[in-house]
Amino acid sequence: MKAAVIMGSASDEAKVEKGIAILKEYGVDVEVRALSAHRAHRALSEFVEECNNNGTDVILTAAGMALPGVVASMTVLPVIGIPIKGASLDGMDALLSIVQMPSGIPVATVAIDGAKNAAWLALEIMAIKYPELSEKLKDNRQAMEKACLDTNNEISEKYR
Ligand code: RP5
Repeated sequence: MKAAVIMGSASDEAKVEKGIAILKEYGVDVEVRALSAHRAHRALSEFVEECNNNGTDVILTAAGMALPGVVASMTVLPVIGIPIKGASLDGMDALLSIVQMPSGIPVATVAIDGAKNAAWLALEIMAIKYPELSEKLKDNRQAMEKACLDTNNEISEKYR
């Protein structure tokens, strides 16, 4: 299981690291880069080309601007886009510049600052190929359900 995580700037790192932690927790081999599509497009192209040829299963991309779509243009690997909220426009600029793509070049866009769900989605994509991962994800869903029901019991008891 192999994933690449590309952020547009080191300033995105704090928002992305929780997603990286989830991937690692599930035993995914993760390659992480901070490569701007605008300031370092040659190095970005070279890295995506490596991903195309080294068994990478999915690419997660995080940016305040249009990096995810640029990455998607260079690969047929699934590309997940994480819009990063910046100093202005509350992240709506990032969301729209990532989610709106020409047909044929999709970016699976998660919520603004949604790195954790990007990691869960990446795991679900990889689980199609890796049955053991699928079982682990099902176990995790059951654990979530149990935690929710336990909390529900506590709350209902508290107000009896
Ligand atoms: C985007 O511009 C980056 O992904 C980041 O979210 C934003 C600001 O980058 P810096 O100017 O802080 O490097 O490309």
